[in-house]
Amino acid sequence: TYAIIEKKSEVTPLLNLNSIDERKKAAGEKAAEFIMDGMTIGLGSGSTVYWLLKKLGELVEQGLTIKGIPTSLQTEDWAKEFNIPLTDFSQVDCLDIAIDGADEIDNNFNLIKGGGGALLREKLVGANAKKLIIIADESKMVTTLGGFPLPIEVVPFGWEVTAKRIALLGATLHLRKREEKVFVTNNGNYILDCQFQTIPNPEELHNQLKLLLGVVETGLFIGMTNTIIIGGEGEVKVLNK
Ligand code: ABF
Repeated sequence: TYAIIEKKSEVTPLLNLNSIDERKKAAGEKAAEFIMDGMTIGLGSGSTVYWLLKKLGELVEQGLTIKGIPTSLQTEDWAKEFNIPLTDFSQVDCLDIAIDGADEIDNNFNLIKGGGGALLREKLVGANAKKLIIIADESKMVTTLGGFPLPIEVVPFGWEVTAKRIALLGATLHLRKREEKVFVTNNGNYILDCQFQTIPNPEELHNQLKLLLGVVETGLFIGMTNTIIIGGEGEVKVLNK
C-alpha cells in the first residue's frame, strides 16, 4: 500500500490494466503529459521508460520540440529509433524534467534503482533536473526498501575488497554477471547486487556506503522525487509528496 498524498493526486480510471506491461505502458504514457514544448528532458532507463519514449516519439512527429539526455546506451538507441532529438551536458546544465523508472519505491518516495545497471547516469540526470518524475507499475511500491537487492556501482580494481567492506554493513552480495560474463556498466564499472533484506533508514545506509573506498554510487535515490506515476489495476495514479 502507499499513501495517496494531497488533493493534487490524480486518479485516471482506465480499462483493464491487467498485465504488468499494460500498467507500465499506462504510467509511461501518462508521464508524457508533463512534457511541454521546448523542454530539455532526462530520459530514464528500463521497460517502463520505453513506453514514455514511444509516446514522446509520436508527439515529436506531431511537432513537439524537445531535446533529451539519455541515461543509458539502451535509452539512446530507443530515442534514436523514435526520432527524439538528443543533447548532452555540454549543451545543457539543468534539465527541465527527468522521467525514470524504479525497482522499489517506499512510502517516503525513496527509491531503489539500478536493476538495469544504469544507476550512475540516472542519478546524475535526475540530480541535474528541476523535477524528477518516477513511473512504475504498482508492484514496485513497498513499505520498506530492501526486498530488491541494492545495486551498487564499484570500480573494477579491487572490487573484491570493496565487496568485503560492503558485506560488513550487513549485506550478502554478488558481482553482477550476464550470460556468464561480468556485467560492465556504460561507465566501465562493475555492479554488486547487495541483499540487505530490509533498509529502514535508506539515507543512513547510502551515506555509509558512499564513504567506502571503491564505491562509485549506490542505487538508493533519497529525496530526489516528489511525483510518482503508478500504473495500477484499472487506473493510473499520480502521487505527489
Ligand atoms: C531503471 O528502471 C532502473 O533504475 C530500474 O532498474 C528500472 C526499472 O525497470 P523497469 O521499468 O523495466 O521495471 O530506471
